[in-house]
Amino acid sequence: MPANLPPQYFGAEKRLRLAGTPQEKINAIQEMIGIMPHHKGTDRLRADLRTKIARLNKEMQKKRGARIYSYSIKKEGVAQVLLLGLPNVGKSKLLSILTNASPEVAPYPFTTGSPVIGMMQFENVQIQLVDLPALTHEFTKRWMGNLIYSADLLLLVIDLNSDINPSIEKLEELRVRARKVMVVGNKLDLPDGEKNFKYLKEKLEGNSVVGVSAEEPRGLEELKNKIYSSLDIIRVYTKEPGKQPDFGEPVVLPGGSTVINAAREIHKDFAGGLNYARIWSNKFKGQRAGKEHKLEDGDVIEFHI
Ligand SMILES: Nc1nc2c(ncn2[C@@H]2O[C@H](COP(=O)(O)OP(=O)(O)OP(=O)(O)O)[C@@H](O)[C@H]2O)c(=O)[nH]1
Ligand SMILES: [Mg+2]
Repeated sequence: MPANLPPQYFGAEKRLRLAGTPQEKINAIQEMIGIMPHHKGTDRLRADLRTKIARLNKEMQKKRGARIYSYSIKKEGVAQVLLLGLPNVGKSKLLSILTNASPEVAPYPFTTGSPVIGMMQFENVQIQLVDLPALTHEFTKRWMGNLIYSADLLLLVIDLNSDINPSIEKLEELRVRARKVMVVGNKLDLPDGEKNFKYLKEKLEGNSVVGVSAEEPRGLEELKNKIYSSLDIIRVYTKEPGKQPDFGEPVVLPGGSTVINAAREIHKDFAGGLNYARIWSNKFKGQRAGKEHKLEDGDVIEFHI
């Protein structure tokens, strides 16, 4: 240790030891460099500290890159749905049972360290589910915020066999940030499950609440149906005159879409020349419908130009 270091130097050094983030460390080191006197005895130390700053900067850049990479998730399938919740509530277990993914599931908190993506088959469409690290104070940070903001639906997963109030508090926070939130009470099979589920429904009256057990399993069909219906999308099927519709290939549209919206989705040019459509559904048996006719999930359309 070079001689002649003023007492303030040791104050900054102490701050460095206590620093939590790389940025805090950099600040403390810069302070130390600023404080130390310039003479031959401090050259070596100054160089070492500069190397430390360079390393910390690199570390921060790498982290930033990784975050952007891992927390902006490309949508696949008809919608992106996030699994969120406090530690150990069963988010990963649900992902493993609803999708093709095999995330790590373990009986202790903070098992999931980065997002895991799975595709859930619902009838003839695929929905993307994203299992996320447990909600902590961290989740209000921007990178998580963007994901929450852009997702089509959030599933707030709650452990029904624990105190559910901290989760209910999170709901408020999520609701202002997200497009849509649905509450999933999990672990219905455990002793306090039914009692807490009843309490949860009463407390969140008017919200979409589903009770499930990922372990048993129970309630998962209802959950899938509710996920799909809350996405507010419709599937329509096209047919050519005199032929059968292709039910394997739905055209997926936002709820409330019209005949002309469907035509545009198929082909822009095609929409321009559209004259009318014929619709088959529960209500219609091939009747003519105008461009502004509102479509419903399951409608079959035949376009006429
Ligand atoms: N009895 C019962 N146990 C469950 C159920 N769902 C999950 N578990 C168990 O709860 C524990 C936590 O499950 P995870 O899926 O890892 O929980 P998580 O929410 O992903 O946890 P983190 O990633 O740590 O936030 C595991 O031991 C699961 O087997 C359920 O419905 N019933
Ligand atoms: Mg997990």
